[in-house]
Amino acid sequence: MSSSPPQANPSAQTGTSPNTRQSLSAQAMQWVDSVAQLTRPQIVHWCTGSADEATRLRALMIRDGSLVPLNEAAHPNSFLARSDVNDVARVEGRTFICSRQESNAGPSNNWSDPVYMQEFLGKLFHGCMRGRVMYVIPYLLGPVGSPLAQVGIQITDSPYVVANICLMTRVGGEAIDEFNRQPSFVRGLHSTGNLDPEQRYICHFPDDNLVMSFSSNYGGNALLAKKCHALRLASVSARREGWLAEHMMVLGITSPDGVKTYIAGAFPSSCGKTNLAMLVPPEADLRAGWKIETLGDDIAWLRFGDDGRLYAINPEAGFFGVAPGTSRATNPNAIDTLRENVLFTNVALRENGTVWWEGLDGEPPVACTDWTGQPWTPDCGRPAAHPNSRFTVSARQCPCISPDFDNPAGVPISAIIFGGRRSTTMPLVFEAFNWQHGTYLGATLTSEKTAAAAGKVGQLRFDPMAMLPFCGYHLADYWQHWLEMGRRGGALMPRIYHVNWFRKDWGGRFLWPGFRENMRVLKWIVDRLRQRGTGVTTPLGVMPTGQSLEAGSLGLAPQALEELLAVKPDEWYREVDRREEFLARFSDRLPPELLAENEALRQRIRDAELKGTI
Ligand code: SAT
Ligand code: MN
Repeated sequence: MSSSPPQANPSAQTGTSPNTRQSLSAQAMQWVDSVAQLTRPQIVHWCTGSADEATRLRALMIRDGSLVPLNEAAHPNSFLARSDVNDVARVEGRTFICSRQESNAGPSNNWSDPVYMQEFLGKLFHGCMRGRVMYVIPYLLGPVGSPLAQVGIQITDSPYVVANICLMTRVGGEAIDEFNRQPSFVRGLHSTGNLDPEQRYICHFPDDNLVMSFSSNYGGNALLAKKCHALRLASVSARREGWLAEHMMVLGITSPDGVKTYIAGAFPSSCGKTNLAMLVPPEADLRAGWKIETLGDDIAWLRFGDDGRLYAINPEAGFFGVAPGTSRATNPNAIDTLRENVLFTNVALRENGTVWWEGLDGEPPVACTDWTGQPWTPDCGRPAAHPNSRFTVSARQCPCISPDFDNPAGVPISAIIFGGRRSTTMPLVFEAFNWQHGTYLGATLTSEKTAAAAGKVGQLRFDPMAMLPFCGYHLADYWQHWLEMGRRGGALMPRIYHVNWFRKDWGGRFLWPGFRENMRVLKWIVDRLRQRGTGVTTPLGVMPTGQSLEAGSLGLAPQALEELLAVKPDEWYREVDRREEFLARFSDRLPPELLAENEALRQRIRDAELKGTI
């Protein structure tokens, strides 16, 4: 992670596993050999994912200064990495979908001709690993034996990337076994290059099952198994094969009568997916017997089971979560997950060797080292941790990880939640009238931009199904695919909801307490699914009453609740116009059902305004 990438240390050349090589197909071997020919590393290291290998890699990074060991008593086996200051987020402007036909990338993606791009990148990769180690990591996405599992090989010259991939995916024996069962694999080629932002390219070749990424070591740009494989390439195969690859957390919620309901939720990056996935119900709910367990916090793959329902697996094996704002108050399960075996990136370092970030419990340290390695004091006017600083940790350490985490069949999904950051307009929660209406809600999902991607934070943008930066093909075809999945699943499809935890009052204060109290919304959803929850039909969808949210015990001002659930005609006419304009960008391929839904909404608002019900 330093700007001059670590050099190969011949004495660290261990773990090269002839067994790993031999068990992979000739095709895989040929590809790895051709990459070595191109990039010219000093050493090729086949990763086994073993603890011994991880220890040696970390020793290498500690020696070259790219990793700082943390206080062993407070955070056993945990480390801090600091990135280049110009390499802290995904770079959507330099991310390309290089489909054979430009039209298949669609208006939301950058496109470049695949033949041109491979040739262009070939020049950047030529000799780029000279004097470095080339790490080859065969990995598995999804539980062993799952019909949805996929395999890939990531090649990288960054030990930091290796350490992350080994936490975020299943690496080693279980991945290798799966290679022999799978008809194909994804090839991911990554090099740190020289971290020059001008040479940064994250390129996807969906027709070749290939990703090439150059000059960034940041998560979504460099851990190619994550957004590049598990979303961009997987979304393309999902469409072809009739399933869904989504930017969704998945949780299981157990009611006091023992019935378990699984809910998936799509939120743009840095909008609280991890907190929601690990939610600890309020004390009274815990006492009553409510319980939440986590399947995943970022990506879900969903397919129809034999019973016709939609089942989800989490293709990942770890969490790559946003640190700032994570605390015992907001996400105690995350804090407990982060006790040991954690790789922190760009957080602040206290003098006692523990970590700190804005929003962590307790007072800020009187002095510490900030994410850039500079001395920091509370009055220095800069954040100590980067707003997109992260933790990488195995999901198995999470105290509320679901017993179904490794279940190859996945879990049946009863509800899908869409949500974004909206200071105005969007009420706390409402239920879609049906799958088509829900697809429209997803397609027009809008959120204020966060620090997870480069660009201006706070700007409102459409982020359909929270997949804007992650759909590997034309968004209109993607919506069509959603509609077709709905036709196939019929009455057994999950119900769809829209939530907004971020509505503010006139003074800019959040109206809803969020975090733990989001349980009220989840409970209402579970009640609706079980035909028990009261709902009020509004032009937007079905909404709860204050009573069905048990809002009385929250101590909100009566106007606050009213404001949280308000549908304001002026705001909604503007919203419907914005949506129409947005959908028009896809006009040649846009499923007509979506425009029809927008028109129907406009009409319902008019009618309700005339009747005086909103
Ligand atoms: O893209 S990452 O996976 O690095 C984080 C995010 O934006 O969700
Ligand atoms: Mn994400």
